[in-house]
Amino acid sequence: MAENRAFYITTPIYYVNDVPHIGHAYTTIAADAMARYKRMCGYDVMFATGTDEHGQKIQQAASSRGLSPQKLVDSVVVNFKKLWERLFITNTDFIRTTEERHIRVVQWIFSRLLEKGDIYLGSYEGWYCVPCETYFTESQAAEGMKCPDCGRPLEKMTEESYFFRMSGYQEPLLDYYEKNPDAIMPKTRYNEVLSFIRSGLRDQSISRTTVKWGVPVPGDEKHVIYVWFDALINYLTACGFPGDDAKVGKFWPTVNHIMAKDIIRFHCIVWPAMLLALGVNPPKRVFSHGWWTVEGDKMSKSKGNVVDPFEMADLYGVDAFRYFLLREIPFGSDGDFSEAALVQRINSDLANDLGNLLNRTLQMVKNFTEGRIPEPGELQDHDKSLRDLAEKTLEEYKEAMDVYAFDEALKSAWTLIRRGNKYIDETMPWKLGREKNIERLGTVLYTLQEVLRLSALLVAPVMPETALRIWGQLGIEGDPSKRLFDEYAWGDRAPGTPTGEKEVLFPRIDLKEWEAEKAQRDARKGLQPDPGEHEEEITIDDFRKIELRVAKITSVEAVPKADKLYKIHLDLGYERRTIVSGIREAYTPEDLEGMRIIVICNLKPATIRGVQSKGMLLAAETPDGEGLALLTVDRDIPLGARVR
Ligand code: ME8
Repeated sequence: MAENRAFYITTPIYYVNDVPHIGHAYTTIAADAMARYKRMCGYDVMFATGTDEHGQKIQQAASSRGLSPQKLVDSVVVNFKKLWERLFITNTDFIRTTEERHIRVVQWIFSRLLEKGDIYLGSYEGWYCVPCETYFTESQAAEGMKCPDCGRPLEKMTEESYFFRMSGYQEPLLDYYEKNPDAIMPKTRYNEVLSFIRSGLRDQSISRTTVKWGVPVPGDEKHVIYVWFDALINYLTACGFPGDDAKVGKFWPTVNHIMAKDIIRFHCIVWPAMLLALGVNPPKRVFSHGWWTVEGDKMSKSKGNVVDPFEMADLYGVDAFRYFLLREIPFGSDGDFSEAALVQRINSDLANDLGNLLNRTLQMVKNFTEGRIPEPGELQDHDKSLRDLAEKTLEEYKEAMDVYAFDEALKSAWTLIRRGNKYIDETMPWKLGREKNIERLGTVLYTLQEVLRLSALLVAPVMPETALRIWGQLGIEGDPSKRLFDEYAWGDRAPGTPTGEKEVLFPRIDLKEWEAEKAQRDARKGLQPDPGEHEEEITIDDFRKIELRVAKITSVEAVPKADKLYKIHLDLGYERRTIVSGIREAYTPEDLEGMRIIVICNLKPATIRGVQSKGMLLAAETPDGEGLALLTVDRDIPLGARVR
């Protein structure tokens, strides 16, 4: 049977409750480098990424921003799409779980497994936080069975739920993994998954009646399908399942799922069990890479240390950013991101090694051989050993790439590049030029350009733009990313061809200037000093005593002989009243009239400058009193509506 030269690679579909960060960029760049590599090995590559748009997380993120879930996902998905474009990602599909094509497949699979008896209706018992609408297990609950998020008491609840009969797949899964020890990489993750399966698998609850934002269970629409059951299916939807038998037959047996270790149980247990239940092969490979921290700390929004990939690309260039992520740590190990380490790599590997080799070679070609590729003479031992190293490097590089060892593959490319620089020092082509030793000079420069021609191919999957620029400067037509490794043969470059325009590949970054610029950037991003004026803790009941309502300002008058005060007339819908407020320096009466503001209605009335003030408006103020902003409501709501 002919070899199936197809390759299907996926990233997780990311949650759209927030903007993408370097963790998302890392997985997607790695998958892209692999997709590009496989194309250059002659494979027909399908590369799917996308977004996970259903479920409680998204529902909550939407409601906290006062948006409908659909509005939220439609706006956030744009950031992901833009980022992938910016980072040169060559995905062939972008799948959103809210798309009709996906919802249809999820419902089809659900019905199929229900018919088969692998899904059944049962009841789910757990500890539920009513305000947070979330179940917790006993071990997740905070002390005294309180909600770990909001601290309120949890209630034991029983809810009707559909279950997936995962317990029935313990043995088939073990059997599959024993026969396919490469199905989970690296090995530590394989062992971890196997021991988890051996400890026993329980049936999984796969529907919710407490969440609204999801795919409805076909025929029982008070349930929506649990977000993970829905999300995992994206990999089949993108492959044309069910229906497109040719696509499924070609690509599904080759599927490689890439992700971090946080979600391997879903991918290595739940997902293959679902596939076995469907009669579809489990994924050929799941590769679980490591976890990035930032400057030694876990990345988190509250710490303000989330690295923005757009910013990194703008500051350092897309290729340098891609190179750093894949070179810095073995794929599979955890790593720490720091801009200082990135700058270090740019200066040493990219500017000093690769950039210099190209620059020195082209300068000599310009000086000594009229900017044209010279005719090589007979190879001496020195040249042969560099040629042999180049050929060996290509083999080592492919072996490493085939097992996702991006760092090893790049290391071997750099061994060749560094050896190239050393070869210049040893052969001293400038001396050969001065001595008019044209034949020897031709051999040396030809050898160097062959090393560079190959280096461009080797870096192409990780640094596609750099590869193209190297070829352009060498005067080679076309894009190395569109070539095949197998077509490369030492000595194929035709002598006499002119080289292209010489330009600096990676300018060196001046460390002193960089440090100063970074310090300024950090200060701009930094937190403001703590204002210091904090009040005593209050209970929710204390807060409830304050009656806040929406009111419209109908008219405003200045209070005579008081330059800071206004007499403000309000309409609360059910009542009209007047308050006195010291906001005259910040607002004109015209600014205020018609505005809908928030008022404390049950504040004890006070007489200020002879005017009775019944209540108080709310405004935010900076510690120095310079900045003032009134609290308003962001959409239409009846006057008198309560603020809680
Ligand atoms: O889990 N280091 O989506 P998600 C490395 N929607 N990789 C990281 C990372 C970090 N610090 N942070 C995130 C979900 N990632 C589900 C997936 S798939 C059917 C459903 C990467 O937005 C890594 O690939 O939380 C991780 O597995 C993924 O983002 C989690 O993305």
